[in-house]
Amino acid sequence: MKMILRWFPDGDDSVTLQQIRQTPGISGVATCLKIPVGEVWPLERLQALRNEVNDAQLEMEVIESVNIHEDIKKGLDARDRYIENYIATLRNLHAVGVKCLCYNFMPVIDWARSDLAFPLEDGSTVMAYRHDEVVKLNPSTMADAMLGKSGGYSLPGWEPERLGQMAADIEFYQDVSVEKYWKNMKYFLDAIVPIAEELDIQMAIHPDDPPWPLYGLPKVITNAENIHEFLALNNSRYNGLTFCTGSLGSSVDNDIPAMLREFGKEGRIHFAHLRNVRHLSPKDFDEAAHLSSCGDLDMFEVVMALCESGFNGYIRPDHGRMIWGEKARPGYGLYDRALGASYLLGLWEAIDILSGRL
Ligand code: DNO
Repeated sequence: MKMILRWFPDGDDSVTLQQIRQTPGISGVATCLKIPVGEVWPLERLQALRNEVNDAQLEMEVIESVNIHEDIKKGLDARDRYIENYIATLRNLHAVGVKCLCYNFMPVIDWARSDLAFPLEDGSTVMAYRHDEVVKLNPSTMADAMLGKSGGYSLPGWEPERLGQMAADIEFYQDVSVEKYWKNMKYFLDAIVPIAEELDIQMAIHPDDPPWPLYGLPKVITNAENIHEFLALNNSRYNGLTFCTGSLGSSVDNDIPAMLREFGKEGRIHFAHLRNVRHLSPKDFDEAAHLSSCGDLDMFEVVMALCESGFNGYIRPDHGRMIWGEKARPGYGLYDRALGASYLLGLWEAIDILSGRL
């Protein structure tokens, strides 16, 4: 298992590689280039990024994420050209030593919250989701609400080039059935996964966030049943998961440790985003600090389930709160994520030692 932190290059992060390097137990970063969706990621820029990360004595084995052009998700004719570009990007990622690629297949909207800085009683802030407020927003008021509170940082999934098209894209999907969407997904996987196998890059899909329908969009990676269906679309081990306990755990119906055990045993979890969540109702939640005592997930069970399944992929502490007056991209400050990493590493070490001795 390797513990890593997400990091954004090109001055788009308040956190430095040196700070990450100084955080105990962190071996590398999950990072990305800012390239318009659908274009090939140039080798020279990837090499420069890899060198920058390696110069800080950190590894760049995980990319989060190479986004998928909407035409692929929509199943339009232009998808073949974008799939070719995706394959060219995979080859370039391989050339710089990338081993795992986190991506998502969510239509139009990557993730949604009603508040990026919801104040808690202790003065910290968290990202929050109130379903009634989110459904009242339309794509452009949602984008304003999200970006208005991003502190000037880009928000992954809310790239400016996507925003103009959002309303039309949402309209398009009103007629796309879940069955049709699965077909579009399979088309993509069957083209990509053999190349990923050849290049030894684990493909790791991120679940839908939140894991329930929104704006009439097809949501397909939300629970154990549809994750089974997804994995069966292409049975290669290289067709795997980014298991995000925060996204899947937002649904009170998901038994997170049971899902981790099940998919972990099958060797299909390559990357884990570990975070806690506090449920306020079945469709309202606050993100929470990583400790079990801070939310509704049993993080001991979560780490235990991963450990037991022989997990040897990558873990990153997911979103943290904003604490100690830090100013950073929502969810991606240093302090709370570093505390989360230490906590998770502590759980891992204890479980690892005890399971060997029991
Ligand atoms: C949110 C992240 C997601 C994730 C993408 C992967 O903070 O977890 O944006 O990186 O869904 O493609």
